[in-house]
Amino acid sequence: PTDASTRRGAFIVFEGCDRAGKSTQAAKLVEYLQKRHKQPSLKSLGVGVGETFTNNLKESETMTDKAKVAQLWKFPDRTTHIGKMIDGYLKNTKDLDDHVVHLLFSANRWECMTAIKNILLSGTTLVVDRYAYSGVAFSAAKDLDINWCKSSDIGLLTPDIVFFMDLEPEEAVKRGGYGKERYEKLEFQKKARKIFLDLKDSSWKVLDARQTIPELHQQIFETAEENNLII
Ligand code: Z5A
Ligand code: MG
Repeated sequence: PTDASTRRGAFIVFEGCDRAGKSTQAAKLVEYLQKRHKQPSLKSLGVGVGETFTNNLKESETMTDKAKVAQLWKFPDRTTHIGKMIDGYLKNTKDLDDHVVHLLFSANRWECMTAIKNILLSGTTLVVDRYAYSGVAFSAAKDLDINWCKSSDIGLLTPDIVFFMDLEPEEAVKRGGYGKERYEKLEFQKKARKIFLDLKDSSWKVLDARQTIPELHQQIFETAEENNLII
């Protein structure tokens, strides 16, 4: 069914290198979705769906109206136990083997999968700031075997669309320069961008991230509408 009261939420991902504007555009899209959406009746969503869904519906009823329409998620999710290990690594307070770090980033996605699935099934659209493509691009940029890098994410939910914010790292540096986190270095970002572009598949929309914030926002919501991702 595709009417507003029964369909699942869309799974929209933003990817790209450092400073490309992912967080800016992800937040703007969520705000746009929340403003324009005609509120569906959550009570009618349960028809034909099983026990897990019914439990989730009870949780959903405590959410604000806005959060029922669309939510913003971000990977790494630094709030979980695994996320805190990743945070220490990125901030250079903790050294870890490259393989271990890769698996932690992947595990950080896996630990959210049930929640993500339930939120989507409840009809809420999820806008996710970085996902498994970042996992592969940044680990493979350290010369880990790319197929090994991909393997730990096999089975994760597939996004409906990936907006790849494409910005040359030389341009990104002009946006206030890189910070102090581990990967925020020009040569490493250039390598990651190249791998990202090799990962491109049919779900990707590559955007020229040099455009202005409003120009990009318009392209993003229009593309989402064209792809039937906005009710
Ligand atoms: N990582 C990994 O290795 N493996 C994984 O599996 C995952 C991630 C999921 C932390 O990511 C690191 O984790 C990251 C990859 C790695 N390391 N690197 N690179 P993060 O997502 O936490 O990183 P962040 O701190 O949020 O930064 P960011 O994502 O790189 O930035 P952004 O979200 O793309 O950009 P922004 O915050 O929206 O904008 C940056 C600045 O530019 C800001 O001042 C804006 O106002 C400005 N801006 C934004 N848009 C524009 C336009 N259009 N024009 C001009 N200026 C703009
Ligand atoms: Mg960001």
